[in-house]
Amino acid sequence: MTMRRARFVGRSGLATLALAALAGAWGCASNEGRASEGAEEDRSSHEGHASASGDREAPPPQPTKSAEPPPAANGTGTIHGKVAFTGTRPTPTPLKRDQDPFCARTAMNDEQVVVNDDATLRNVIVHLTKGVTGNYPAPSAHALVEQHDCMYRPRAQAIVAGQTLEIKNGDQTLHNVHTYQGTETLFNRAQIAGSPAIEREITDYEGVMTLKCDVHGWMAAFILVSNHPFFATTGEDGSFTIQNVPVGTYTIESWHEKLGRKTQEVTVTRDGTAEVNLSYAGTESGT
Ligand SMILES: [Cu+2]
Repeated sequence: MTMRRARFVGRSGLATLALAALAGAWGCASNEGRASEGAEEDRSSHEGHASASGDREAPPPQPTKSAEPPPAANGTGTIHGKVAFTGTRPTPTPLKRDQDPFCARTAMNDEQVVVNDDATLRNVIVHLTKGVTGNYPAPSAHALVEQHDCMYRPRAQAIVAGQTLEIKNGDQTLHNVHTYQGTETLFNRAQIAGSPAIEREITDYEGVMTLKCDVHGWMAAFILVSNHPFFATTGEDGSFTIQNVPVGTYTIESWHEKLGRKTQEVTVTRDGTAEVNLSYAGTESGT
Protein backbone atom coordinates (compact mmCIF):
# COMPACT_ATOMS: atom_id res chain seq x y z
CA MET A 1 0.00 0.00 0.00
CA THR A 2 1.10 3.52 -0.45
CA MET A 3 0.19 5.82 2.34
CA ARG A 4 1.09 9.26 1.24
CA ARG A 5 1.90 11.64 4.00
CA ALA A 6 2.65 15.16 2.98
CA ARG A 7 3.75 17.86 5.35
CA PHE A 8 2.14 20.56 3.32
CA VAL A 9 0.79 23.78 4.67
CA GLY A 10 -2.95 23.31 5.07
CA ARG A 11 -5.38 25.12 2.82
CA SER A 12 -6.22 27.69 5.41
CA GLY A 13 -2.50 28.15 5.97
CA LEU A 14 -1.99 28.90 2.29
CA ALA A 15 -4.86 31.35 2.33
CA THR A 16 -3.42 33.03 5.38
CA LEU A 17 -0.03 33.33 3.76
CA ALA A 18 -1.58 34.75 0.62
CA LEU A 19 -3.43 37.35 2.61
CA ALA A 20 -0.35 38.23 4.57
CA ALA A 21 1.63 38.68 1.39
CA LEU A 22 -1.01 40.97 -0.06
CA ALA A 23 -1.31 43.02 3.06
CA GLY A 24 2.43 43.16 3.60
CA ALA A 25 1.78 42.38 7.22
CA TRP A 26 3.11 39.01 8.20
CA GLY A 27 2.23 39.64 11.81
CA CYS A 28 -1.39 38.87 11.20
CA ALA A 29 -0.62 35.34 10.14
CA SER A 30 0.46 34.08 13.51
CA ASN A 31 -1.03 31.04 15.10
CA GLU A 32 -1.67 32.76 18.38
CA GLY A 33 -4.76 31.50 20.02
CA ARG A 34 -4.32 27.96 18.81
CA ALA A 35 -6.41 25.98 21.18
CA SER A 36 -4.83 23.50 23.48
CA GLU A 37 -6.09 19.99 23.17
CA GLY A 38 -5.80 19.44 26.87
CA ALA A 39 -4.42 16.20 28.19
CA GLU A 40 -5.00 14.13 25.11
CA GLU A 41 -2.24 12.31 23.37
CA ASP A 42 -1.34 14.52 20.49
CA ARG A 43 1.52 14.24 18.11
CA SER A 44 0.66 17.25 16.00
CA SER A 45 1.49 20.03 18.42
CA HIS A 46 5.11 20.14 17.25
CA GLU A 47 4.05 21.00 13.74
CA GLY A 48 4.19 24.71 14.06
CA HIS A 49 3.01 25.39 10.55
CA ALA A 50 -0.37 23.90 11.24
CA SER A 51 -3.18 26.37 11.17
CA ALA A 52 -5.28 27.24 14.15
CA SER A 53 -6.51 23.77 14.87
CA GLY A 54 -9.60 23.71 16.98
CA ASP A 55 -9.58 27.47 17.46
CA ARG A 56 -13.17 28.39 16.79
CA GLU A 57 -13.32 31.66 18.67
CA ALA A 58 -10.44 33.42 16.95
CA PRO A 59 -10.17 31.98 13.45
CA PRO A 60 -7.25 33.01 11.27
CA PRO A 61 -7.87 35.95 8.95
CA GLN A 62 -9.85 35.03 5.90
CA PRO A 63 -8.43 35.87 2.50
CA THR A 64 -9.86 38.78 0.59
CA LYS A 65 -11.82 37.99 -2.55
CA SER A 66 -8.85 38.78 -4.76
CA ALA A 67 -6.68 36.34 -2.83
CA GLU A 68 -9.14 33.48 -3.12
CA PRO A 69 -8.08 30.48 -5.10
CA PRO A 70 -10.47 29.40 -7.84
CA PRO A 71 -13.90 28.56 -6.43
CA ALA A 72 -14.21 25.04 -5.15
CA ALA A 73 -15.51 22.40 -7.49
CA ASN A 74 -16.69 24.80 -10.20
CA GLY A 75 -16.48 22.43 -13.14
CA THR A 76 -19.45 21.24 -15.14
CA GLY A 77 -18.63 17.59 -15.56
CA THR A 78 -19.82 14.57 -13.62
CA ILE A 79 -18.28 11.18 -12.95
CA HIS A 80 -20.72 8.42 -12.19
CA GLY A 81 -20.21 4.74 -11.69
CA LYS A 82 -20.51 1.62 -9.62
CA VAL A 83 -18.17 -0.60 -7.69
CA ALA A 84 -19.04 -4.20 -8.45
CA PHE A 85 -18.20 -7.23 -6.32
CA THR A 86 -17.65 -10.31 -8.45
CA GLY A 87 -16.43 -12.82 -5.88
CA THR A 88 -18.07 -15.05 -3.32
CA ARG A 89 -20.25 -13.12 -0.96
CA PRO A 90 -18.73 -13.24 2.53
CA THR A 91 -20.74 -15.04 5.19
CA PRO A 92 -22.05 -12.56 7.76
CA THR A 93 -20.03 -12.84 10.94
CA PRO A 94 -21.69 -11.68 14.17
CA LEU A 95 -19.52 -9.44 16.29
CA LYS A 96 -18.87 -10.56 19.86
CA ARG A 97 -20.07 -7.59 21.87
CA ASP A 98 -20.94 -9.25 25.19
CA GLN A 99 -18.30 -7.33 27.12
CA ASP A 100 -20.43 -4.18 27.14
CA PRO A 101 -24.10 -4.66 28.15
CA PHE A 102 -25.13 -1.58 26.17
CA CYS A 103 -23.47 -2.77 22.97
CA ALA A 104 -24.71 -6.33 23.52
CA ARG A 105 -28.31 -5.15 23.27
CA THR A 106 -27.91 -4.75 19.50
CA ALA A 107 -26.62 -7.58 17.34
CA MET A 108 -24.24 -6.42 14.61
CA ASN A 109 -22.19 -8.19 11.99
CA ASP A 110 -18.61 -7.57 11.02
CA GLU A 111 -18.52 -4.84 8.36
CA GLN A 112 -15.06 -5.16 6.89
CA VAL A 113 -16.50 -6.33 3.57
CA VAL A 114 -20.14 -5.39 2.99
CA VAL A 115 -21.59 -6.68 -0.27
CA ASN A 116 -24.93 -5.22 -1.27
CA ASP A 117 -27.88 -7.24 -2.55
CA ASP A 118 -27.10 -6.14 -6.09
CA ALA A 119 -23.52 -7.52 -5.90
CA THR A 120 -21.90 -4.15 -5.39
CA LEU A 121 -19.42 -3.19 -2.71
CA ARG A 122 -20.26 -0.73 0.07
CA ASN A 123 -17.92 1.64 1.91
CA VAL A 124 -15.58 2.22 -1.01
CA ILE A 125 -14.12 5.72 -1.22
CA VAL A 126 -13.69 6.83 -4.83
CA HIS A 127 -11.56 9.90 -5.52
CA LEU A 128 -9.46 11.60 -8.15
CA THR A 129 -5.71 11.30 -7.71
CA LYS A 130 -3.85 12.65 -10.75
CA GLY A 131 -4.93 15.51 -12.97
CA VAL A 132 -6.55 17.83 -10.45
CA THR A 133 -5.24 21.39 -10.59
CA GLY A 134 -5.99 24.44 -8.48
CA ASN A 135 -6.53 24.98 -4.81
CA TYR A 136 -9.71 23.89 -3.10
CA PRO A 137 -10.41 25.33 0.34
CA ALA A 138 -12.07 23.11 2.87
CA PRO A 139 -15.82 23.52 3.25
CA SER A 140 -16.97 25.19 6.44
CA ALA A 141 -19.43 22.37 7.08
CA HIS A 142 -18.09 19.85 9.54
CA ALA A 143 -17.51 16.25 8.58
CA LEU A 144 -19.39 14.05 11.01
CA VAL A 145 -18.73 10.70 12.61
CA GLU A 146 -21.33 9.36 15.01
CA GLN A 147 -20.99 6.51 17.45
CA HIS A 148 -24.29 4.68 17.28
CA ASP A 149 -25.04 1.22 18.65
CA CYS A 150 -21.31 0.90 19.25
CA MET A 151 -20.43 1.35 15.59
CA TYR A 152 -18.95 4.34 13.78
CA ARG A 153 -21.29 5.94 11.23
CA PRO A 154 -20.33 6.43 8.52
CA ARG A 155 -17.70 3.76 8.41
CA ALA A 156 -15.91 5.31 5.42
CA GLN A 157 -15.89 8.86 4.08
CA ALA A 158 -13.60 11.47 2.57
CA ILE A 159 -13.01 15.02 3.75
CA VAL A 160 -11.02 17.97 2.46
CA ALA A 161 -7.77 18.85 4.24
CA GLY A 162 -8.55 21.73 6.56
CA GLN A 163 -12.08 20.54 7.24
CA THR A 164 -13.24 20.11 10.82
CA LEU A 165 -14.04 16.59 11.91
CA GLU A 166 -16.81 16.30 14.48
CA ILE A 167 -17.19 13.09 16.45
CA LYS A 168 -20.36 12.48 18.46
CA ASN A 169 -21.27 9.85 20.98
CA GLY A 170 -24.97 9.03 20.91
CA ASP A 171 -24.53 5.84 22.93
CA GLN A 172 -25.18 5.36 26.61
CA THR A 173 -21.73 3.97 27.11
CA LEU A 174 -18.10 5.07 27.13
CA HIS A 175 -16.17 5.14 23.88
CA ASN A 176 -12.53 6.05 23.44
CA VAL A 177 -11.81 7.64 20.10
CA HIS A 178 -8.28 6.80 19.03
CA THR A 179 -7.35 8.32 15.69
CA TYR A 180 -4.36 7.36 13.61
CA GLN A 181 -2.64 8.92 10.63
CA GLY A 182 -0.76 5.96 9.27
CA THR A 183 0.64 4.31 12.39
CA GLU A 184 0.92 7.53 14.38
CA THR A 185 -1.68 8.61 16.91
CA LEU A 186 -3.29 11.91 15.99
CA PHE A 187 -5.47 12.15 19.07
CA ASN A 188 -6.86 9.80 21.65
CA ARG A 189 -9.87 10.93 23.63
CA ALA A 190 -12.29 9.23 25.99
CA GLN A 191 -15.89 10.23 25.33
CA ILE A 192 -18.38 9.34 28.04
CA ALA A 193 -22.10 9.13 27.36
CA GLY A 194 -23.63 12.57 26.98
CA SER A 195 -20.34 14.40 26.57
CA PRO A 196 -19.89 17.10 23.91
CA ALA A 197 -18.73 16.30 20.41
CA ILE A 198 -15.01 16.16 19.77
CA GLU A 199 -14.03 18.69 17.12
CA ARG A 200 -10.73 18.70 15.34
CA GLU A 201 -9.50 20.48 12.22
CA ILE A 202 -7.62 18.01 10.03
CA THR A 203 -4.99 20.18 8.41
CA ASP A 204 -1.74 18.55 7.61
CA TYR A 205 -2.34 15.09 6.32
CA GLU A 206 -2.98 13.44 3.00
CA GLY A 207 -3.99 9.81 3.29
CA VAL A 208 -6.49 7.61 5.08
CA MET A 209 -7.02 8.28 8.77
CA THR A 210 -8.26 5.46 10.94
CA LEU A 211 -10.58 5.74 13.93
CA LYS A 212 -10.50 2.97 16.49
CA CYS A 213 -12.19 2.58 19.84
CA ASP A 214 -9.89 1.41 22.60
CA VAL A 215 -12.88 0.07 24.55
CA HIS A 216 -14.61 -1.86 21.76
CA GLY A 217 -12.10 -3.54 19.50
CA TRP A 218 -14.52 -4.08 16.63
CA MET A 219 -15.18 -0.37 16.10
CA ALA A 220 -13.39 1.15 13.11
CA ALA A 221 -13.88 4.04 10.71
CA PHE A 222 -11.82 5.33 7.81
CA ILE A 223 -11.47 8.91 6.61
CA LEU A 224 -9.62 9.75 3.43
CA VAL A 225 -8.16 13.25 3.67
CA SER A 226 -8.05 14.85 0.22
CA ASN A 227 -6.70 18.17 -1.03
CA HIS A 228 -9.73 18.63 -3.28
CA PRO A 229 -13.45 17.82 -3.10
CA PHE A 230 -13.66 15.31 -5.95
CA PHE A 231 -14.64 12.16 -4.08
CA ALA A 232 -17.62 10.02 -3.13
CA THR A 233 -18.31 6.92 -1.07
CA THR A 234 -20.40 3.94 -2.13
CA GLY A 235 -23.50 3.06 -0.15
CA GLU A 236 -26.30 0.56 -0.41
CA ASP A 237 -26.29 0.37 -4.21
CA GLY A 238 -22.53 0.58 -4.76
CA SER A 239 -22.85 3.67 -6.91
CA PHE A 240 -20.95 6.92 -6.70
CA THR A 241 -21.34 10.36 -8.24
CA ILE A 242 -18.66 13.05 -8.28
CA GLN A 243 -20.01 16.39 -9.45
CA ASN A 244 -18.66 19.76 -10.58
CA VAL A 245 -15.53 18.23 -12.05
CA PRO A 246 -13.54 20.49 -14.41
CA VAL A 247 -12.85 19.31 -17.95
CA GLY A 248 -9.79 17.11 -17.99
CA THR A 249 -8.29 13.65 -17.88
CA TYR A 250 -7.79 12.18 -14.44
CA THR A 251 -6.76 9.08 -12.60
CA ILE A 252 -9.63 7.89 -10.46
CA GLU A 253 -8.92 5.58 -7.56
CA SER A 254 -11.12 3.46 -5.36
CA TRP A 255 -10.05 2.63 -1.82
CA HIS A 256 -11.44 -0.14 0.36
CA GLU A 257 -10.30 -0.84 3.91
CA LYS A 258 -9.55 -4.51 3.26
CA LEU A 259 -9.46 -4.94 -0.50
CA GLY A 260 -7.24 -1.98 -1.27
CA ARG A 261 -7.04 0.25 -4.31
CA LYS A 262 -7.99 0.16 -7.98
CA THR A 263 -7.34 2.87 -10.50
CA GLN A 264 -8.62 3.90 -13.92
CA GLU A 265 -8.24 6.81 -16.27
CA VAL A 266 -11.28 8.98 -16.85
CA THR A 267 -11.87 11.93 -19.16
CA VAL A 268 -14.44 14.53 -18.20
CA THR A 269 -16.00 16.75 -20.84
CA ARG A 270 -17.93 19.99 -20.47
CA ASP A 271 -21.41 19.23 -19.10
CA GLY A 272 -20.77 15.55 -19.70
CA THR A 273 -21.13 12.50 -17.49
CA ALA A 274 -18.26 10.03 -17.58
CA GLU A 275 -19.11 6.47 -16.57
CA VAL A 276 -16.56 4.56 -14.54
CA ASN A 277 -17.10 0.98 -13.47
CA LEU A 278 -14.78 -0.50 -10.91
CA SER A 279 -14.73 -4.06 -9.69
CA TYR A 280 -13.37 -6.14 -6.83
CA ALA A 281 -13.17 -9.93 -6.81
CA GLY A 282 -12.90 -10.14 -3.04
CA THR A 283 -9.48 -11.79 -3.15
CA GLU A 284 -7.49 -8.56 -3.15
CA SER A 285 -5.71 -7.22 -0.12
CA GLY A 286 -4.17 -3.96 0.84
CA THR A 287 -5.16 -0.64 2.30
CU1 LIG B 1 -16.40 2.22 21.74
